[in-house]
Amino acid sequence: HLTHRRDQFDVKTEQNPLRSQTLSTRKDLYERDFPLYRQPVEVGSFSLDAQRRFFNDRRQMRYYVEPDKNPNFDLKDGYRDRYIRRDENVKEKLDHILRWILANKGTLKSKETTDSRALDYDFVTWRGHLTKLLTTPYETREGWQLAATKFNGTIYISEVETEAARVERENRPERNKEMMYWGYKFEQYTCADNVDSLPDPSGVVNTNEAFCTVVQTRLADHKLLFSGEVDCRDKDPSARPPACYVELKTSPEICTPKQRSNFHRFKLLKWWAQSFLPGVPRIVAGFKDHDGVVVSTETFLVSKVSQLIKNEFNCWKPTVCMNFCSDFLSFVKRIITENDHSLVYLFSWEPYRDVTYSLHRDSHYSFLPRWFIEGMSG
Ligand code: 0WD
Ligand code: CA
Repeated sequence: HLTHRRDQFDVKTEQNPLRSQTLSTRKDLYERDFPLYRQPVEVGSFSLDAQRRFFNDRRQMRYYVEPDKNPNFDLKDGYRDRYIRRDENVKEKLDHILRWILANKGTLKSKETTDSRALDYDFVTWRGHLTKLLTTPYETREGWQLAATKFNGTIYISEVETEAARVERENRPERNKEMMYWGYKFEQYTCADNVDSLPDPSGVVNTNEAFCTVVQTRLADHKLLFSGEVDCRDKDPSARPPACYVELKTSPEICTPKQRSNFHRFKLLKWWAQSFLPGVPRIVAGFKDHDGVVVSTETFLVSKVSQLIKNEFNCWKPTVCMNFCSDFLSFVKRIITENDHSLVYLFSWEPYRDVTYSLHRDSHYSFLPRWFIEGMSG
């Protein structure tokens, strides 16, 4: 099915970035003024229940409960007997977002265009895919593949698991599997199901459950609609989404200057990118010891992260992240010429390489389901 692929070192086109068939990820090319990024606005939300069923409502929303000054959260508790894990072999692609779009198409479809089927967005995707784009200029380990397809004038972007990622997932050591549970267990210690209740650490951790916000925003001249999973919200009812949301994280305790520096240079980059995109203002970190016990927590304001990292040598820059993402989206717009949901443009990137792409017609890469195509045409 591979019908088109240009060599990334195509000398004839390489000089002119507006014509090139590849996209460089070199940091220095993206060090310019911060691009326009409009305040993200929540346009809806949805929930996935314990059986991973979709609901066009906020039933899975949880409320943040500030932990003690000296917490003692055993993250290992319940791993063997109170853990229901989402099946990672099921590839959901954009399905939940598409369901949300169909359920809300009456209020979403643009009044401005003559085409009554069209959405007023250039791109629809998961927040997590955009996070990967933001961090690409600094990523040295994991590549990615993003499948893109244009339907009714909107480009849908859905990640494809790389071969390397699949091999790693299928050979994950037992210790890593347990550590993946720790993050969810921390959520259970700090989140309540109701505004007036308390967390219940004796319950079951079920990673099928999720609450997702759907936001719209604009990056340079790209109108975006994306969804991201939100851990919980502030109890104060006067705080409005997405400003009320709180992102929960765990990280190893910081004991040395070297560990602090690495935390700033690598972990805060991923945390910042993920929360900045949907306008989530606050990250609460639980610092855990070697035994998986959270012994302290700290709040990071997303708006203050760039100041926090300024003194690190050779550190990441938010403007590089955002400019790269913006240029990637421009690149995608330029490459995708056909409006055809059965045609996938597969964008691929490996560390230290340029972004390349290939075309796939009627292949297993096609990801917009028939129920969505038909539902949108009606
Ligand atoms: O098809 C895919 N390749 C993916 C699908 C990759 C990533 C996510 N998803 C889907 C899932 O349906 C999930 O419910 O996206 C939803 C979350 O979307 P997102 O917010 O855009 O993803 P991301 O920002 O990467 O992760 C947010 C949280 C994670 O929290 P931490 O604190 O670890 O970053 O969503 C969870 C996880 O708790 N999460 C996932 N949940 C289900 N499936 C997945 C996943 N593949 N990845 C992260
Ligand atoms: Ca989290």
